[in-house]
Amino acid sequence: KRNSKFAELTPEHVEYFQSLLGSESAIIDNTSSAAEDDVEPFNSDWMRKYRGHTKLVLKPESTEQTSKILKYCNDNMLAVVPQGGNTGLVGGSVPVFDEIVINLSRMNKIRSFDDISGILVADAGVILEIADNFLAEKNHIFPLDLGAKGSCQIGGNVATNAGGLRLLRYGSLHGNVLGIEAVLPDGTIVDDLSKLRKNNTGYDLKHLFIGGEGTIGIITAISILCPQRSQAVNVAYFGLESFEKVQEAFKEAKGQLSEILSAFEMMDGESQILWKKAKNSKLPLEGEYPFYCLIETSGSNTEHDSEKLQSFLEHVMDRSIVSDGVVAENQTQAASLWSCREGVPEASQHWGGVYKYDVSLPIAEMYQLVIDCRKHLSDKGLIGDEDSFPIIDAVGYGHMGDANLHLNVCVRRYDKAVEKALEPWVYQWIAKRNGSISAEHGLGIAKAPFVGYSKNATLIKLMKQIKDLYDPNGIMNPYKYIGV
Ligand code: FAD
Ligand code: 2HG
Ligand code: ZN
Repeated sequence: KRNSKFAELTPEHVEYFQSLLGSESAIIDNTSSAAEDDVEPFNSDWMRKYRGHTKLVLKPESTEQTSKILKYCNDNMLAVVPQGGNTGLVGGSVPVFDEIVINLSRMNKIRSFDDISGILVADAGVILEIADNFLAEKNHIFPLDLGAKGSCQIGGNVATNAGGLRLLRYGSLHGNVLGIEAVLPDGTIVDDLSKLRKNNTGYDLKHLFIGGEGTIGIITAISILCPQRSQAVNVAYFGLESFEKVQEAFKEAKGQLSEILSAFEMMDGESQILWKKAKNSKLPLEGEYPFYCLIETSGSNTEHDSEKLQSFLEHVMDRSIVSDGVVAENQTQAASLWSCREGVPEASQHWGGVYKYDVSLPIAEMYQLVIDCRKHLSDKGLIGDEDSFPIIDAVGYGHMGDANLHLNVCVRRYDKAVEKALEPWVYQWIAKRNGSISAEHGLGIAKAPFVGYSKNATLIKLMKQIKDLYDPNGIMNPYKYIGV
């Protein structure tokens, strides 16, 4: 239910924003007779699952403008949703009702880069791939990579504390982000854009914004430590007979590839079949296997790295840990191996929709969730080949290196019966094993009601106190996160 404490948008409000932002492209306003189509892309999420009803989208181009917008909204009790590239997977980036969308896409400048320290300072609205291309020219790499890189923004990445494909190598954004500039709902500009790696001078408040999902303020810029780009990148893709073998292969990879290992991804056979069908494409290996892994190495010496990878593959094949494998011979082949992994999120909704669960679990138990879930859905008569069944398949894949599984339940249509069968069943399953109901996608609207499965009452109380302190009027991204 819409919270009646929030004001409804009036022509006077819109006039204020027009006078503040000036330029036509900064405001998309559907309050008058204009077609609703203009705001539609800002109202619905990447999965086409969540849809809000905003009438106003604001696109500030500076921190000062963002500050004035928020102050005005706070003074007038207008609820807002910060929005980056709108690629989030938990419905956090779109309004629930008529909240004003504050979209960061026009704040897209690189502010500075130091090629000795590797520290990049950039506006929050810079698209991840653009930041990484800029860094490539300087022989550096953005310490985060994910399938949505062409659209997501670095501010959105920080706001969700995105994990991605190389966390195993470069670590979490809580480690890499050195500073943040943010605007609080009352318009206060928090200038914590530190470029220091070490700074033990009290509570490290930037961490509240990392993974804060736009609930306490808007991130307007970040400073981030970027590693050197590796000269030699190798990618291998292989098939395995069981999840036990996937675990063995991971252990061997850590042991033998140690410092050059930059990704270890797992895909079950079903997820690869799904990708193949959706893409109408071929898989890299001839045979079909219950599991596949993708390994990437990044190092400084091509010959040395290829040798290491080759001898690793021989070793795991000799011991029958891996059944078959292929190593990319050039960049195009490497990209095509990666696409079998990176393309799964999109393939998962090809037939109509998808229920996504992004979980952290003890690694040995990680895949059991997919097996148990398939059985649970089949017992309920919801999964099958014919059109009358709402579910096509439940597939599992993810960041093996981080014990982070993505369970995708792919459906022909969104269906209340499927949702009821899955929730809270999945969350109970995870809580029983002390896992996390959200490893990297965040809470948004999708997981807000279930946060109690991963956080205890004391932690939730402390989080609510923080929310109240930073956002006493509750205008920032309401109804989501911890549900206030
Ligand atoms: P949005 O979707 O616009 O926003 C996400 C949340 O952050 C919202 O709550 C929003 O209010 C808030 N927000 C956005 N910008 C700001 C800001 N400047 N200040 C404050 N709050 C803000 N995630 C992973 O962790 N790992 C992956 O491997 C991964 N792969 C993905 C692959 C695909 C194909 C897709 C579609 C998504 C994937 N994601 C992944 C989800 C991930 O959360 C997002 O892709 C990304 O981090 C969100 O960035 P965005 O700019 O699109 O943010
Ligand atoms: C990935 O790892 C993303 O590809 C998306 O985190 C996972 O869609 C998903 O469930
Ligand atoms: Zn992921």
